[in-house]
Amino acid sequence: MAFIDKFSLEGKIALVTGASYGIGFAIASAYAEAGATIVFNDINQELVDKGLAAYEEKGIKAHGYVCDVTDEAQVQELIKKIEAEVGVIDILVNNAGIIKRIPMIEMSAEDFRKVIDVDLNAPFIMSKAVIPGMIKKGHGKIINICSMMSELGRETVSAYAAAKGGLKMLTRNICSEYGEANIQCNGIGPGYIATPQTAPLREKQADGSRHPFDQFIISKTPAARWGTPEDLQGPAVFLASDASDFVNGHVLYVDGGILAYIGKQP
Ligand code: NAP
Ligand code: GCO
Repeated sequence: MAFIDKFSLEGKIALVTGASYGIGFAIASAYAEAGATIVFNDINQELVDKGLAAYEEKGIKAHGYVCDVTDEAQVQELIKKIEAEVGVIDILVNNAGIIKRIPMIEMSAEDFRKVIDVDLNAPFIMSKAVIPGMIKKGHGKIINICSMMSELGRETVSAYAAAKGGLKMLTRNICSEYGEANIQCNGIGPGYIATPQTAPLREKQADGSRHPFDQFIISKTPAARWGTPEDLQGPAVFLASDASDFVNGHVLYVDGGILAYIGKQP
């Protein structure tokens, strides 16, 4: 096998959660370009239809399903359906996620739990559902979409940081428990990426100037810009491919250098 062929995903089946748009969509599109069959889910039919149309526009035949990733019964059903209609999953990307920006002392326990449920419990539920098929197949790749908040805190994101920090450790634990079964579980930690999730942080001010947080991120990032979903495509293909077969339990930060940098002197 030529070395470069190790990056190919030809013949692989990849499930990316919450991939109708945003980061998940960009990752799934890259997988399709690298040769994989794409399966995605989203929370309702409207989003799945929107995703299917967007993939079709790019010439990609994707399989879309409605499934709430926090609901274990729905997830077990989803995996059975995918196995029957598409095949056994080789690559799982736990991408679906939410954030609630609320100061901790104003946050209800219910809101805190909701974030943990989608951002941490769901990757456990999804991974648990696909690992048996991967063991039978003799290989598997699980990629958890972590965050800079797997390492850092900031005002208003206590639940998100707790979930993404936990997701980093779930990543290491899946690696520890199933590495012997030839399953690699790694994380991607995106920096600040321009998607609907971060749109409120980039909204222009009434006078047309940049949002202060937007300015802050640009000055804090050595690349001096926000990331794009496409910036995550190369790392996501690498971690899904045979080229990364001895990379396990790692979180690859794709952040324009932000975690390496103390920031500009004011
Ligand atoms: P996004 O634009 O909000 O997309 C997330 C997707 O997940 C949406 O399609 C969303 O559906 C779906 N989803 C939410 N809850 C779900 C559930 N219970 N079941 C199924 N699907 C569900 O987010 P994004 O910015 O692309 O982020 C994708 C991932 O990257 C998330 O895990 C996020 O935390 C992480 N991340 C993002 C950034 C960033 O700067 N944007 C940085 C680091 C990490 P709805 O539209 O209904 O919510
Ligand atoms: C926030 C942002 C972040 C990013 C991302 C950073 O409010 O600080 O939403 O948490 O989305 O996860 O890596």
